[in-house]
Amino acid sequence: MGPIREVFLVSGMGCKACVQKIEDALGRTEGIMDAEVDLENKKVSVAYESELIDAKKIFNLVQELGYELKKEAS
Ligand SMILES: [Cu+2]
Repeated sequence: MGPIREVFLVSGMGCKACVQKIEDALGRTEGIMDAEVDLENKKVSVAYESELIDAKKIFNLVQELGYELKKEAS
C-alpha cells in the first residue's frame, strides 16, 4: 500500500508560527511524507504511510504541540 492522504481539522492555531510548528513536527516524523497546514481553513493535509504511522499517532503528536486534531466530517 502506498501513502494515504487525509485531511484533519486543527483547532488552537493562531498564526504562521503555529503552522510552522505543526508542519515541522509532522515533517520530521517517520512515516509522514508530507504535511501542509491551511491556517485560514484550519486544516492539515497529511500524507502518510499507514504501515508506519496511523491517525491516532498523528493526533497525539499534534496534541503534544498544544493543538487539537479532529477528523473532518464527511
Ligand atoms: Cu501561532
